[in-house]
Amino acid sequence: MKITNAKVIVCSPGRNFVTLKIYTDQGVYGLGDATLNGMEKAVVSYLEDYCIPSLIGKDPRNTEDIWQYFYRGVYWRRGAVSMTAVSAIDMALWDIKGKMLNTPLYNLLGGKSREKVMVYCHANGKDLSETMEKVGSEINKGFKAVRVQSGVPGIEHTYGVSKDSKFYEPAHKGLPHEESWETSKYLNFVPTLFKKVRELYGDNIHLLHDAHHRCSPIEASRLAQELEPYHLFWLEDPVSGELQEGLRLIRQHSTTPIAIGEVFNSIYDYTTLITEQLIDYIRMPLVHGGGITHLLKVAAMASVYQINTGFHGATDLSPVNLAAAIHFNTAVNNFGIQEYMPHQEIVNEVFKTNYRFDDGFLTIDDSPGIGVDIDEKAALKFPYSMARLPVNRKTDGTMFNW
Ligand code: EZ4
Ligand code: CO
Repeated sequence: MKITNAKVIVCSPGRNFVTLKIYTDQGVYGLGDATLNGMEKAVVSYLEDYCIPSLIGKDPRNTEDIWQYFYRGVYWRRGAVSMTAVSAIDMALWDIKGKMLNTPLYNLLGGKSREKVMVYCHANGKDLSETMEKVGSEINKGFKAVRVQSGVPGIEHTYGVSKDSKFYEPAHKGLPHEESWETSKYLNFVPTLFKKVRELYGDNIHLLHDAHHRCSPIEASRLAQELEPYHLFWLEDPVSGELQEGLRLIRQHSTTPIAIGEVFNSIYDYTTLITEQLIDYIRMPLVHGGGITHLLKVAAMASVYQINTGFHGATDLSPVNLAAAIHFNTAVNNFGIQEYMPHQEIVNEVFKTNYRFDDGFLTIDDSPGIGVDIDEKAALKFPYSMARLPVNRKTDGTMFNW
């Protein structure tokens, strides 16, 4: 069996998506998500100019060897752009494998460990009272777990708060726009936010929060400690992950569970964090973390240390990634939770999906492979539209983390 061709499909039904389609000499094709928010075209170029020419002629069944070819075989390893390309290739090959064997992907990953996967949604508002309303409406939709973000008094911009009340989209058209930030105001406010949620909605709902890389290790330690009475499911990205050792300080001070790694792209970003048990959840998604082949290894390593998965699942990850993640989450023993931000309706004009949300859980049907298809004709109606993630400055102008 041979790979005969591959192409990259870029479309923008409401937002940009990059999809890799790999063709074989058996008439079966596979799809992989290659979307890297705000950097789409860099991945397109890496795939088209460097990867696809080397893919042609390879046996698509050799997922391990092909993964190693594009990782170990490459001198300039890792990095978000190249690992997104590797992920897309890997995902598409597993899709092909499932279709060839006429079985859903989860069967190739160990079969069903569970019938359905718990997801968490987002609730956010411009202030405390709007955020409380949103939490209530998400609980009414059946969600068992809610990520709560709120505008902070005295700060102009806060990560995770929608301008449009219907959905949250962090990328803006054109060049990056600038936001401003003050950590001290944020730290003073967040415990009040969670106190209020628990007062209004009780203890029977899982609560999550994303600090979005904006605290120093000691600031994050204070936050994690002050949130302890509200028993968070997790505190996400309390510090930026480059400094793995930074997580030690948080651990020394708090029992709030920690999730990290939506911007990670290899197992080497996690080694200290896993082996020293400094975290509780793996955020690195299939689309940016080397696909199924690599995440199986990361999840296996994490499982030894009783660390669970909690994959990134924002709307800038395509339905192909979400479906693949549901297969993965259905199969691995140490599944924790899956982030789920429903895509806009218009996305369904391009992607035909095979998953369903019901009462706080996602399920996947038993179509072979990943089970998502792309309507290329429909995709043509939505050409690429330049958009970038924001940059962030402290109020005195200092460049900061977004
Ligand atoms: O900022 O996906 O937990 N979710 C997040 C996301 C990320 C975006 C970046 O493209 O942090 O909202
Ligand atoms: Co996040």
